[in-house]
Amino acid sequence: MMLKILGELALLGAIASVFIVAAQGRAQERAAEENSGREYMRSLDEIMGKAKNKLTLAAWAYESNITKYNEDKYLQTSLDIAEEEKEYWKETMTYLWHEFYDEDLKRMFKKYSVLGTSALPEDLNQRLIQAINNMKATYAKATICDFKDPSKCDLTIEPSVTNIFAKSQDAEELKQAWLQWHEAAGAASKGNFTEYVEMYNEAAKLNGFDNVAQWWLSEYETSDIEDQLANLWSRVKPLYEQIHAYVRRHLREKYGEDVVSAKGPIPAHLLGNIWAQTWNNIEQFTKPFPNKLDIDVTDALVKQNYTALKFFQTAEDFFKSLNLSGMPDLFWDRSIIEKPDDGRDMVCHASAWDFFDREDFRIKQCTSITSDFFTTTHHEMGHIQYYLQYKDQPVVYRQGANPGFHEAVGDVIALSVATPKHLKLMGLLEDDPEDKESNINQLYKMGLQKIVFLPFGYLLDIYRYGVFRGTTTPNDYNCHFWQLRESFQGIEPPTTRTENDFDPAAKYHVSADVEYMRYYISYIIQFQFHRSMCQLAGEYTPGDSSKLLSNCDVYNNTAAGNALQNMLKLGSSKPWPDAMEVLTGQRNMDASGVMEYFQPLYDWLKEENARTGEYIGWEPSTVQYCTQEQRSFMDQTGFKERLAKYLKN
Ligand code: X8Z
Ligand code: ZN
Repeated sequence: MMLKILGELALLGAIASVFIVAAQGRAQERAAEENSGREYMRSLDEIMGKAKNKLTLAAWAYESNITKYNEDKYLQTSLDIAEEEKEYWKETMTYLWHEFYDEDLKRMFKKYSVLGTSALPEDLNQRLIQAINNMKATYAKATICDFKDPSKCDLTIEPSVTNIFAKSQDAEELKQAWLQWHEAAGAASKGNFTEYVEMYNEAAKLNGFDNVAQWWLSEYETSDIEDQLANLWSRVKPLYEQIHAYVRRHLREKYGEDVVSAKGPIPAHLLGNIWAQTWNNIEQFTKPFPNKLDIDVTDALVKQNYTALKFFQTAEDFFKSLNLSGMPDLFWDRSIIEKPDDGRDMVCHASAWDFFDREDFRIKQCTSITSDFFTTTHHEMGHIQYYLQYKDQPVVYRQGANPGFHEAVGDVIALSVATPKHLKLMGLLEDDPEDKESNINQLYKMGLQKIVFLPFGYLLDIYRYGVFRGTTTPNDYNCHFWQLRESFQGIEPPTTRTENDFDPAAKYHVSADVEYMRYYISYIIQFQFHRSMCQLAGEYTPGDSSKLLSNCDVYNNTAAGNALQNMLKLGSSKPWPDAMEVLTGQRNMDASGVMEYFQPLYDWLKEENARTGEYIGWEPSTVQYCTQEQRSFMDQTGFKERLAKYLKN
């Protein structure tokens, strides 16, 4: 009996060891496969770096000098690289990367498993690229006529149109400029935009997404991202409504009740910016305490003979003071920091470029000497700083932790620069008064830049999600756009609009195919970053009212700089909550930073608006931008219900 049992045990043991040997064999196979995957990834990443370098060089050549020759070359390069990428992608997909143990290797494979627009058949890809190039060129070449000299019709967006909106207080001039710009840069692109949507959605499907909206949102690696964005909006909306009501009163007093009503949306052409996305240019005649702190940085910059170069040197100095990187020599050699006056057409909208060779980084910006451009210079240099910090990561990780992070870096720096404390240090402001009224003036100015931007930043892509998802079709392109502009921003077009107009394309990012939710996210998280850096610098303690978050300047503080650097260095090698945690200890986007910053303004506005009996919010616009037919169609197809989710109504 005993012997039998022993025999059976031996047999079982033998069987088990066969399995163990087999399992070990399999494990070895997997390890071998994973090792070969690692080797493959190393060479793929290097090849992709070279391809990106080539493509970026061609794109730069085209965007900095729009000619037929440069366009053809850029198109051909794009198509060639798409074919190359497609071949490599097929090879990439032969690896069983889902089963890899090495999480980092898996992440790289996962990123390379999304082929992007190169997935399109060549003819469709060509149609997509051409549609985008056409829109970009239309935008870059669009001009309007001078109001006082209607024979002069060569005014481009930068600097002319921007300046008209920054300076003019003539409602009729503003209206004419607004209409002409929307005709030249908007309506002209409707056909190309329609084609672009069609081709781009094809590409999305080939990459396994339902549409481009889903693809864009996937960049945030957060399953309930749309809910989170809506929650953030519900936190800041009450503050926005206070600013809106306060500004509407001042505009009504200035332009009269016929132009600005007491309870309606604000006409979009009166807010100091052609897209009404920031309102700081109307600060001078709306500020809470006219005799208190006056921060007219533009004036001081001009008086002190600042140049474009000095803007960039000043910005670089701030980064260096934090122990962050200075700009490499090539940056100074190859950047374009002023609009060339040789009559060429170029894309003037400011941008920062990584050429993926670890040494070539450039900015292209048509700088004017204004406080807005002073801020934009810091913004753009923030992108370069990020590029420099993650340049030793694999190519596939040379991206922001998410697109919003990339937009936030320079803005965080600019939050310190904009403090009265720092402006005084720079000699751009005479005093740094610390009384409550001066602080309200300063917060108000910042509110016109930061809070006012939020609904605009939010709605532009809610609009495009609708387009990509097919709930907004070419028949309703403009009507739906204004429906969102009214619902989120409480603004209305200066006159009747129809579907012959296509106002979204009058905004650069729509014409240039740049996702926009990144800016909304940036405008929230930059205050989280700012708060953390200020705490590290000992410049701010939550709950201690003796130091204001809005007067914290981290200049020269290396503890704050090092913490920022530790986050930037990661690139996109880790999911964004990991990166955020490195700097802030938080793992989620959170409006408490921005609300803390603006709390004194919020309290003051509530009192002020109550005192003058302002109506908070807005009644429906009386300007016609949808037909009756469009409105009833919207009712039937659930437009309002979809909107309510974003608005948290
Ligand atoms: O486009 C930009 C930057 C380039 S990434 C100049 N911004 C947005 C815009 O101009 O609409 C910065 C703020 C928002
Ligand atoms: Zn940017």
